[in-house]
Amino acid sequence: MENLMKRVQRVLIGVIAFFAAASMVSCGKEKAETKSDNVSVNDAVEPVKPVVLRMADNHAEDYPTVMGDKYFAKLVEERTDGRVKIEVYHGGQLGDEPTTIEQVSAGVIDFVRVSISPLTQINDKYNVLMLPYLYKDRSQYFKVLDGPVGDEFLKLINSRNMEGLCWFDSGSRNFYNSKRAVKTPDDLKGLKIRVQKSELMMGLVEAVGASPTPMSFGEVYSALQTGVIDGAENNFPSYDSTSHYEAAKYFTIDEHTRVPEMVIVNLDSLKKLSEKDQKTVREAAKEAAKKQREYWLARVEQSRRKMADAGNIITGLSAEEKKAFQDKVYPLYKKFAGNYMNVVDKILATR
Ligand code: GTR
Repeated sequence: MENLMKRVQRVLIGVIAFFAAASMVSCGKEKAETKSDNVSVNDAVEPVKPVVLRMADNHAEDYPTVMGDKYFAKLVEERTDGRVKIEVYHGGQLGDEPTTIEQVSAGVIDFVRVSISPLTQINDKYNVLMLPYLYKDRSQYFKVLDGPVGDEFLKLINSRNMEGLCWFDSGSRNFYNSKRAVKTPDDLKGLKIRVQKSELMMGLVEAVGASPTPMSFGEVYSALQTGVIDGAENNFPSYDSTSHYEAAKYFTIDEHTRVPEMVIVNLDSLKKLSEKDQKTVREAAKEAAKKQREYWLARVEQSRRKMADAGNIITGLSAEEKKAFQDKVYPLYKKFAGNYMNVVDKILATR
């Protein structure tokens, strides 16, 4: 009996041990499975979807501003490890300058590179930065833009949910036409000259005795060809890249104004990014501006040579001859910057 009891006891212990061992194995297996599940989840880490932002520019793909935009996009993508991608739409694909500015303000487009001329519609203080013959030379111009005055103007559009990130170069603007070589303001008399949609630019053309026709940049070429206008005014690279030089062969280097160009961002688009990425975007824009200014100088030379080779008549002016133009346009300061003479003084005092 005792033997039987012992045998039953041993069998029971064996059975219990078996089940205990079996359950330990299955637990272990479960753990192992859980672990291997984790591993497989980690291994298949889904790449974080990049934030894709859109940038507009009205120039051709090989134009120095678009090259600057693309350099900016490249820096941003590299420095955010691909978290932020900027797609650059050149050639006015997203609209003309006034339209794209409105779209950036509304958050439909994230960035735009523009001439500040149309920004005067938002705040007339921008006229100050594009007054005729304001800057001594290119180096003083960028001292102003990269200093406190320029910083103030980058923020002037904050009220429209936008901010300027940096300043691009666009050289100086000059008259060109299809009728005759221009040496004096008198030579411009009666010519129909296209201008940007800006009161100051209209005033400027009137002041030198010509007749201003405001028009979108993209419409100028055919207007020149059909004779709707006799001429326009711009820098060498624009004269070249738009082929205006084919329809208006007389170009005068009168350098009547420098109109700064700005890269603008919609503030909500910027705030979508982490603080770190926002900082990267801001820094990349400033760095891209430096690069753009190099692209610019190279292109001015290239275009100038191309225009001369094409047989265009390029007229230079002596300091004396330029003064005749300056005397005609200086009265515009009172009308367009009368309320902001303190800023004009700061600019003139910048060395
Ligand atoms: C160019 C400028 C463009 C546009 C154009 C114009 O110099 O880069 O953005 O403003 O002038 O005259 O409309």
